[in-house]
Amino acid sequence: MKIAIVCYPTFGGSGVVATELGIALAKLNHEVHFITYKQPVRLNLLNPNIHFHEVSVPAYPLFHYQPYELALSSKLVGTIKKYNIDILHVHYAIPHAYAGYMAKKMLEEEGIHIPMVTTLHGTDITLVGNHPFYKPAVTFSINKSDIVTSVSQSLKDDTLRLFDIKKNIEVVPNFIDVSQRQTSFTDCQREVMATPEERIVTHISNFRVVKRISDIVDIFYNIQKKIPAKLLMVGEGPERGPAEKKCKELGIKDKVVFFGNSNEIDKILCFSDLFLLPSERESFGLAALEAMVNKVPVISSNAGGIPEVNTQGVSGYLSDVGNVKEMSENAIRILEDDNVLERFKQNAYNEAKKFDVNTIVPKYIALYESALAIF
Ligand code: GMT
Repeated sequence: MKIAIVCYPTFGGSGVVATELGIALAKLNHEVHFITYKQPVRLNLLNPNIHFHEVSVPAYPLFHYQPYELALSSKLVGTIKKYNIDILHVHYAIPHAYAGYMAKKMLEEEGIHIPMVTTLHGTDITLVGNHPFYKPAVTFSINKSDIVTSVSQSLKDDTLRLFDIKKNIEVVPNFIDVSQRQTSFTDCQREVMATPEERIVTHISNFRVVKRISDIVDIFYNIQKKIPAKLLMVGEGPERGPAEKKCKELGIKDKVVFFGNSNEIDKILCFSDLFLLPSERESFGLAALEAMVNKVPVISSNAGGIPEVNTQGVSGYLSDVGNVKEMSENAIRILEDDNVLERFKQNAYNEAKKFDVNTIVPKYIALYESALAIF
């Protein structure tokens, strides 16, 4: 099949999932065309089945806001025609499903019919898409998609609750390539980050308010009072500055490392002992799954789709949002005993295996085939 994938090219989970999906499809000999405004961060173009088409929006003084969806839909029309694309798969409803629908309609005028699959990722539904400014357009473009998927049952439920959706929504969970983790990184230089007696606690995100970064600092503050430990904070976003300030005020600055965005997530996770994800909302929690496949147990909130990934008492523990006390106690319970930690590490890995690329990607391929059968 020839598949066009539209996604955000940034470090966010939706872009990562879209990129990993494209890479997996290319390995299965499908021809994949990424269409977005920058080369996606996790994409290397070494596979001959992978192509990248950049969407540019020329600046014009009249435009207060540059019309990205106009440029995207035009680029889609051109690329779909030039490469005889079979399937259009858009990740994140805003504005991708909207632009995709416009492209579909323009192509129909020329007798070209292309099915559109829309994958909902979370904030496009629970945070941004739900705003009255966007809601009618988001509802419309979901209903006009040929196939709609969501990354968790929780996100499906939220979508049906928040929007007037007439389409069936298929749940296709996010995935990881288990075999890649087994072979790609063997040189785990833990001693660079911590002394042998220190435990390493890690958080990775876009440092937005929804991630409750302040809770992470509080949980770590409680941990390091009981157990020698380091905190690795990976990512960039508005809450990074306040978190650095808070670490300084609490006197734990020397125990916390802020990395910024990193393309070496597996390298960092390979020497981590615990992952913290106390988010206010989370449709899935891809970062937690990436931790688990690297044998890192997870202390998380029980928000949204996280319970579909992190299993209570098995791969980690879940608490109500904001229950820093319980999260700290559970973290210490895992970290203070070598045997307990080892058991949770192994469990985390075993749970992660349920989301292997070889199990999940065929679900997308089956959906593409059913979409093609409609046309
Ligand atoms: O986590 C974020 O804020 C980024 C956001 C995105 O759109 O990239 O992530 C969402 O999609 C990920 C991939 O499906 C999910 O794993 C995240 O849980 C989801 N984030 C939220 O729902 C807050």
